[in-house]
Amino acid sequence: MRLSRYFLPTLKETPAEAQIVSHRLMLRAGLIRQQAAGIYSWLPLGFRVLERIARIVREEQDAAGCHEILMPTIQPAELWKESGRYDDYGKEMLRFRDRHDRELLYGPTNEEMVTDIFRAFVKSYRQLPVLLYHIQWKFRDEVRPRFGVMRGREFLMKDSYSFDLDQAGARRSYNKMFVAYLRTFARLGLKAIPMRAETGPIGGDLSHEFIILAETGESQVFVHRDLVERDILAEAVDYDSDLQPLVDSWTSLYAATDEKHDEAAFAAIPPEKRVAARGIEVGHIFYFGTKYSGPEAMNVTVQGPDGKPVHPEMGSYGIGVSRLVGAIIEASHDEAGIIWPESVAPFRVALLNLKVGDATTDALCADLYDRLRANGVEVLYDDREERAGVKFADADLIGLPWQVIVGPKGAAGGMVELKRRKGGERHELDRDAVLERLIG
Ligand code: 5CA
Repeated sequence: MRLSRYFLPTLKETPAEAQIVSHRLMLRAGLIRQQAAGIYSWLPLGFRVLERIARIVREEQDAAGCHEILMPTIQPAELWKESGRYDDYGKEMLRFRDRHDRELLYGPTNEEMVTDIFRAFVKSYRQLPVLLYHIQWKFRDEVRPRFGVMRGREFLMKDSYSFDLDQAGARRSYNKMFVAYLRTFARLGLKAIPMRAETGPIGGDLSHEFIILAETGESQVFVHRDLVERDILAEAVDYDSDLQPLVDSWTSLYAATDEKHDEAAFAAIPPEKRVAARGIEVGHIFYFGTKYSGPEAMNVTVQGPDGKPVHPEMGSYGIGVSRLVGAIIEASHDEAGIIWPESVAPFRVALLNLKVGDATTDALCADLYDRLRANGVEVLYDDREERAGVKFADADLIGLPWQVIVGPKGAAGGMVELKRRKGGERHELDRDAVLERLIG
């Protein structure tokens, strides 16, 4: 992509309304635009990141045997009256009426609707387990939307739902999602630690929050260092095997949010293994049994093995897809701007032409641009008529993993500079060496 033709409205001034670094950087780097309190448009660069995150989330859900569907954002009030949550949910739910005076709402979550889909089609225990997910916009009328996309009113969530015959089956589904979440966050370049959590308005008695460590996080967390250092991607995972030992190996070490913190248990950990840090919740999983399928709610049954009706055991599993864009920036930035992990970077390489109009520099840039793209490397080519200083600052601000810097002096000798955004290391390389580094 040529920057001169791209839509990248970066800001020079730091926006006054943004209280935290990710919000400031998202506005300055031209990722989003606020349209109303807690409601954002996604501009080209931001939208690319959002799509990349969604793709990784999707791949890991599919690998765990969860099937993608797409439910609407707008839901009929009747379903929520059946479950009893229509009144419970309070002012966070956006309610309205259509022209026929039917009560509707903008979905804050989808337990009721997915249960309605389930009851329409699943009649026998033989069809279980059923695992479904979608990636869809939600609306929660938060009293104080803040921190940009981290606590929005409209936000993108991946929400999965499981239906099983019994508790043991539900636990297997829960474990699959638990492991899929560990893998998902690791692939996004994050250290996410599962922690026992309260269930709140979703309900149930088994729940984990997945919390990433970031200095600016909203909550205080206490974690055993081995959990922080463990790399799930180095471990083989077979979703058809019993995942309980793997889950136990994560949950047996100490990890707690402020609310669940146990001073004595934490003090029992060797001092060098104690990590007290700030955290951001990026995912939350719940096992709530028959809260929605039971007789006092939507009263859903399937035929059990003995011919008698059984209420399926359910769980739900959420990931804050749009929140993750902010959370990744909170975890990975410096004074100059964003530092995208390779897996979600909107482009892999920034190609900086420091002297547009100089024939040798232009020719070398054009050649690198063509050859990188021909080899599947995504390049944002800064071919604008701007000063070098502006190009350096913008490249650091938008945070692509690699910068290829081409100036007239180097170009005359066929040399360019390769800079890694993370850490800032630089190498003088010739054209072939730089291609080899970036393509290889
Ligand atoms: N139905 C369950 C699981 S699917 C549920 O709604 N869980 S939740 O309330 O915990 O939300 C799931 C995830 O969505 C959270 O972990 C968080 O990452 C994200 N999220 C929740 N509220 C917001 C918000 N206001 N802005 C951005 N992301 C949010």
